Amino acid sequence: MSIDTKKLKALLQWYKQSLGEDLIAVLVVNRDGLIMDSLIGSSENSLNEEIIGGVSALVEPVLSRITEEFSSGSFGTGTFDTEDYRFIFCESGPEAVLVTVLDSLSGVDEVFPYAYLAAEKISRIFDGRTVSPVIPKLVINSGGSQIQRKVDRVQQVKVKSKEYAFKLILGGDGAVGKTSMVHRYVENVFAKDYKSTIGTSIMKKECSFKELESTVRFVIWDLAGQAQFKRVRMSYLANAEAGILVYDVTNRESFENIDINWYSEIMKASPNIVLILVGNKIDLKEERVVSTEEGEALSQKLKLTYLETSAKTGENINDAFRMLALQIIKKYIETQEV
Ligand code: G3D
Ligand code: MG
Repeated sequence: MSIDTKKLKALLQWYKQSLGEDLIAVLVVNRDGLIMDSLIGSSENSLNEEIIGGVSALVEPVLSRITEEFSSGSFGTGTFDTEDYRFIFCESGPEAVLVTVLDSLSGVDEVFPYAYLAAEKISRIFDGRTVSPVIPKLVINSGGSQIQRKVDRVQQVKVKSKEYAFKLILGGDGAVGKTSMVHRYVENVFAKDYKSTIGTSIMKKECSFKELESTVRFVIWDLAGQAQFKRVRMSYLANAEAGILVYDVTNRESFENIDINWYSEIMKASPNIVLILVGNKIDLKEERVVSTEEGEALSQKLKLTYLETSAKTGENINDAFRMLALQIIKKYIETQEV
């Protein structure tokens, strides 16, 4: 099969132009993870060709999952995050996958439409159908998030006394309600149809305290349940400043695993993290097997604040996050004063 490589290059060039400085690299890979074409972005983050090498090492394992999960061979997409990068995988016909590498703090909402469009065009190039490599400017109404993102980035770097930006993670067994808690707390979750099974969702939320004249900006990382392979989990847990340990009060094993697994694993990955302990699903009164006293005893042992919540009814969900924010402020102020 002969591919119009010139057209593919031109298309990638257009794609790069559409995404602007958030783009670190774009790759077209086949189903075995082999790079068929690539382009480096123009921002200062796109240092050199080494990125492509590093990226392809990451792409390979994710790609095999995608191939398994996206049986359709059409335009399924997935996101995947590491410490430094944000990946968007977009199927491009049966042959190829378009891999977009963005800055880790970039929003994906604005990128998705372009990625879909580019992937569709690439699939046409691969089938030898006629297609223009030009990617039109799309009007995406996302309410000034371009500017907002710049602000976020600046704040991540400059954590000033009254503006905090902290990575928040959730630890706990599958199905205890971590994702439900986050969704309860963050109203405007980007509800896209990408398969969350392979990635991490990143959401932002501010928590303001009038009395303290303080705002805590959380960057909440929610690791999708099935993405439990160790490599991902370590980078997920690392460099976090805030964390919620969650167990399900109707599931004793999930409670025991807090002490046995989650607490130590998180402390190892992020030694300076501020944690709270949460017993979730208290609405299921009949099925409850872990008592409040047991929860409190564990929290005393681990020296953590304890709360009981229901992501279903919303009970105490806001308070859990606010409690965490308060503890962070407290810790931050203490550190400042030393
Ligand atoms: P996880 O992210 O920790 O893996 P999820 O957990 O948030 O995906 O939740 C797992 C299941 O528990 C979901 O049910 C969810 O609706 C349910 N759940 C979460 N929190 C609560 C709660 O407080 N009360 C009750 N009753 N259920 C809860 P499904 O059926 O969708 O898998
Ligand atoms: Mg989840």
